[in-house]
Amino acid sequence: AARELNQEKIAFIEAAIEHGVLLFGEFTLKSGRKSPYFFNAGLLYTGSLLSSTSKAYAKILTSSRIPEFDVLFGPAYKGIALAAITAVDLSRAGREVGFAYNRKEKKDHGEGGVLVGSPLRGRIVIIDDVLTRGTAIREAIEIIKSQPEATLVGVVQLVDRQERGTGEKSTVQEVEEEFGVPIEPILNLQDIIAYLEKKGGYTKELEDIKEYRKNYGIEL
Ligand code: OMP
Repeated sequence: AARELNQEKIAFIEAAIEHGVLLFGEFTLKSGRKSPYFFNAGLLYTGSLLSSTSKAYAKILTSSRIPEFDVLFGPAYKGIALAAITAVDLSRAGREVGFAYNRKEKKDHGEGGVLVGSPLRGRIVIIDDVLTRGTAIREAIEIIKSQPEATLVGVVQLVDRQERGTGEKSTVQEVEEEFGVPIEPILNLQDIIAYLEKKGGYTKELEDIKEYRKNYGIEL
C-alpha cells in the first residue's frame, strides 16, 4: 500500500526543517556514505518538538506491526530520551510499559553495569533515531540478545532512510530477516521526498537526493 503523507507527518517534517533537525547540504554518514541530507534527532530539543516526537512514536506503537511489549529500550545516547518520552506518552494514554537504556561506558563503581532502568525481561521494543546501513541498530539488538530473559519483538525508527544494507537488500529487509522482528518507521525517505515535491522550491535538494538514491537507495 502507498504511504500517505498525512497532516501529522507534514507538520513534523515542517518543524524538523524549521529547527534544523532535517538539513540539506553535504554530510558524511557513519557508514562513510556522502549524503545530501541529514536528520539530527539530537536537535529535537524543545518541549513541543519532544511532545510531537513522543506522540508519533506512541502512535506507531499502537497502530503498526509492532506486537504487544513490556519494555521500551532506548540505545545511548539519542535513543535514551526518545524511549523515555514515549513511555511517558503511553502512560498518559493508560498503557504502562518499562523504560531501559544502556551506558556507553561501563561503570566500575556504584551500581555498576551498562544497563539502566527497567530490567531487560520480557518483550522488548527498541526506540531508535535513524536507520541507514544498520550498524547502530545491530549494536542495540546485540544488547537485547545478550539478556537471557529478554525477547526483542520490534524496532521503531524515527527515520528510515531506505538505503541498502551490507548487501543488495534494504537495511530493513536485512535486519528483519536476520532477527525476525518488524522495523517500523515514523518517517521514511519517501515521506520526505513527497513533502519536498508537494511544498515546491526544493528542486536542487530533490535532484541531489535522487542522485544519492542511485548509489545507496532501494527501489521505492
Ligand atoms: P547506520 O548505523 O549506518 O544505520 O546509521 C544510523 C546512525 O547514523 C544513527 O544512529 C545516527 O547516529 C546517524 N545518522 C543520523 O543521525 N542521521 C542521518 O541522517 C544519518 C545518519 C548516518 O550517519 O547514517
